[in-house]
Amino acid sequence: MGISKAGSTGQEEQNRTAERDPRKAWWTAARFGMFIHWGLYALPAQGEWIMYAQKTPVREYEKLAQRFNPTEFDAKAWVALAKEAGMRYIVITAKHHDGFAMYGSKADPFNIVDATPFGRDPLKELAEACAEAGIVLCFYYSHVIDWHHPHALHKEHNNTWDYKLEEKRFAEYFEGKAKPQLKELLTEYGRVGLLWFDTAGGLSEEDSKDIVRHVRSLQPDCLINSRVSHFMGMGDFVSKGDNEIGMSGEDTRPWETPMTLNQSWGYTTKDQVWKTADSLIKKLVNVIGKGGNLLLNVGPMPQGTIPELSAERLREVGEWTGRNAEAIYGTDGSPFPVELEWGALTTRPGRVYLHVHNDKWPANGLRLGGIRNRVLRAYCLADQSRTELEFEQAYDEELELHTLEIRLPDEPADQYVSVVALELEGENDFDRTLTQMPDGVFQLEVPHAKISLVREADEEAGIPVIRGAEWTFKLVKPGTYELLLVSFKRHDQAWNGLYPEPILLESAGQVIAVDPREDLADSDSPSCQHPYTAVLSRMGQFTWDQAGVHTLTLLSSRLKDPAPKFTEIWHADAVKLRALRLVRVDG
Ligand code: JFZ
Repeated sequence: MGISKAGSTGQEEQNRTAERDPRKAWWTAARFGMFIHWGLYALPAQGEWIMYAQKTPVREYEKLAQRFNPTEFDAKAWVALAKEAGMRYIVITAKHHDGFAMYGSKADPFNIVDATPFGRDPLKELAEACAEAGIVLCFYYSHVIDWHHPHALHKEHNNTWDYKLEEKRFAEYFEGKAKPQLKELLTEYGRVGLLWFDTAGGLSEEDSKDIVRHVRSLQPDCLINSRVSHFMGMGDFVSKGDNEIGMSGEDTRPWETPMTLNQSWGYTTKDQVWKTADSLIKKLVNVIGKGGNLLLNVGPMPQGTIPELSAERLREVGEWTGRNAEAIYGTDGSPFPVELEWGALTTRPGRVYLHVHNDKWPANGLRLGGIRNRVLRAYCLADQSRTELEFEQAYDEELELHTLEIRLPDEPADQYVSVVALELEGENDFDRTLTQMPDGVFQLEVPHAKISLVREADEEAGIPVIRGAEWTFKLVKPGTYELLLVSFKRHDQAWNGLYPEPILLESAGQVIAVDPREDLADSDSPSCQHPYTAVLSRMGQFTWDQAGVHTLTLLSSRLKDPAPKFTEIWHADAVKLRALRLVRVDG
């Protein structure tokens, strides 16, 4: 049955990538890390872009260093909190865009050891604490943007209030500060798990490759993230956009979501929009259920402590990860190329873990398609006595469809998300084709479509490119379906004009052309993050009289180039076309 297996490519490819490159194995197995944005900017407490936002002259900004004395800094306490949360690696800002090094750098005296009354090297202390606790230490490094150095040059965000762009000699910064500091970080702090580069806009392909060569020459096993360059495909793993959760099958390389606990990275007293533990755990399982890593951020205060509310959240998350460790660490994401409405799914050899959201706990049992193995046992991971759950498996010859129905306890077994473990007989054997699941709505997601160019853009005539997305999928329940377009709209955008032309849908000889409207907001979408909100647009109805394989085509200017040359700032898009949701009209 020729069904697109696009969805499985991403996950299978990721697994092959990890197996093919054992350097990544520790990182993909770790699944969950702590991001730390800490620097002089903690003093004004308005986030790490304050110098740029206020165009603070370098001489003014340097005065912050004289006041920066984080005497309450305790590396062991930070590492212990990360461990308590269930985080397996720490990525800390060694040097952010303000140019201030949070370690004793000989390459630039503008650093915490030489320029502050504190005089200690927190990265050295963190390296010792991490080694002792078995946590992998990693560094964030802003290798292109540096508002302190006269010759740093980014394509957009430069210090133009102290320095003249036309007088910049990038090589002086690149060879005189960035590369020497990377050498210090890679030779004086022991094993570095990864370097997390950032905002590489304007860095040439050659300089990007030079940075990669430089890192490899010093610590060959140190992983590098994709933001090392704005040229596509560089680095060992993909850093998604800030707070961006990928879609299943979207990346063929391992990927990671950098996420804030509120909506800011560096310490700020202004941003009190905090994610709840419930929301954080659902986002964590959503990410790992797609084979991704979650890098969750804290912004320590100027005295060297992590804000209590952040610590509290991490401890709450840690209680859950502690109980469900086997369903998290060392697992693979779901083999099924569909977003599961009731939660998420991870696997390991001989096991499938169903992460069921408590507020979606199906009282009349949970049905799942696609597991070919015989299931030996099913139980709730949080149930100490591992009481076996009743279940039934069936196989529909004609549809080649394996289904499993599990009778769940009346009440969820855990807090927030309750994991149901399935023990399988033999090698994991899953049907990875794009198939309607027995329960819930069915979504055709953009990464699982074959994308084709339908019409070239004509900028002069103001005619946008039109691309086509074609899904081939297995429909289990024939009938009439409401079609809902799923878009992520940036919160500062009005809806009008976001879709400049009607969306065209075609399947089984039925055609719909509709200008999408902002009909419903799906505020519950775990995959949609700040600064986007998920919007549903009613597109009309299609009827399929037969179960089986069907194709559906969608034409829109909002379908993106599947093979772009450059990476992009994720939140640059006013709207993202994400999926087409099929909701059976007769229930
Ligand atoms: C960058 C930094 O500017 C910011 O201060 C923070 O360190 C963050 C983790 O990274 O900001 C970005 C960079 C890239 C995207 C979004 C914010 N992106 O690609 O969507």
